[in-house]
Amino acid sequence: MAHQWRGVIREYAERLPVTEATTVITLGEGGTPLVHAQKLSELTGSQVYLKVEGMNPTGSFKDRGMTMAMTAAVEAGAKAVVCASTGNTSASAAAYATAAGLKCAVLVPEGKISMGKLSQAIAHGATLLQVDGNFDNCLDIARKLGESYPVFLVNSVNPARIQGQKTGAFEVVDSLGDAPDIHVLPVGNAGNISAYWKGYKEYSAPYESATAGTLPAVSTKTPAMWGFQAAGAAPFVAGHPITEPDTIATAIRIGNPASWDTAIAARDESGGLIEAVTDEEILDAHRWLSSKEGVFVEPGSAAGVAGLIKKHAAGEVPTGKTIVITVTGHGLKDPQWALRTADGSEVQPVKVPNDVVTVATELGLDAR
Ligand code: AN7
Repeated sequence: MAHQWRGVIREYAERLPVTEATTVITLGEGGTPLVHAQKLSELTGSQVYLKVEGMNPTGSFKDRGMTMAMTAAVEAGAKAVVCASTGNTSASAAAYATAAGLKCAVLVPEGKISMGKLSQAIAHGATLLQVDGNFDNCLDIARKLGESYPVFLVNSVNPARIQGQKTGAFEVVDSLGDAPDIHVLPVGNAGNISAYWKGYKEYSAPYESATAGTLPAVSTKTPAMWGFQAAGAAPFVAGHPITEPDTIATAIRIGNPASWDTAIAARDESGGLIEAVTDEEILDAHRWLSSKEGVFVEPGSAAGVAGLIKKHAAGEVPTGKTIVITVTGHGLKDPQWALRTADGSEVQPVKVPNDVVTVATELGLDAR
């Protein structure tokens, strides 16, 4: 009988801070496809795979962490949760709070989140406030609310979020049979690079489970972690926070990442790197994914692919290796970017009369 995926908490319970008694809040997240990227593999001479996180219930990787955060909120007896967000965290928090029967407040930077994400938070009944400031300002307020008011913070500064998100690494290893040589991903608030590294480390050594004794190592190695930021919002490249981060990739428009130290540790312990890609490189990679691989992502999610293409052009991507790129969110979150050509002009669909001969002519077809 086909196995129904049970969500990341039940699939990986023995490696997460839960017990049999835990009330699990889940929407069936995780179990996302690891797609072989044919054209990127041809380009680089390595086997490149895409971990397609847009296939999660709310369309982004945030659901892996949110199932844990909302489970922890219920366990703590919370009545309301709060988060700051560039969009995907708010969409996820709103959906999981609904599943948990909790109130949800979200703080987003005014005018800087995509319509798809905004509509998700509203649809799931969150109280959404647009703050006159950027994401970093929103996160400051959310942290202070969590400290001094009766609301439970579900941003990735909450360790439960990182616990849930580490399952992305477990799934990659379970699919490939071992860890890849390089793992590439976009970096914003830096929770995900920290979480993947935690997951890879835990899978590469015996693990002391709180509920299942000592578990053997699953992988023989750990990958080099390659993170890419948008050039206008690249504090790790600058070596200090950026006060006015700017990029069209609103998901990663973050100047003062909360998981600073753990991201630096992921980079350095893994023998990896964190570099920057321009908005133009991000949009080129966005177009590459949709038109050459058949995978539609939001612009921020293409930063990792942009980084790999850039490193390849510089002769810095090894051949014959296994490379996984996490593409973090679905293209339908922010579809306007697909309706724009490489030169920046708007794509206008061709209009035709209701007539088969004209349609055939327009398609360049000759009658059989
Ligand atoms: C599509 O939703 O920070 O480095 O508030 O939405 O773990 O922050 C989103 C971040 C990458 C960066 N790709 O991940 C939020 C938020 C997408 C994202 C990132 C985000 P982190």
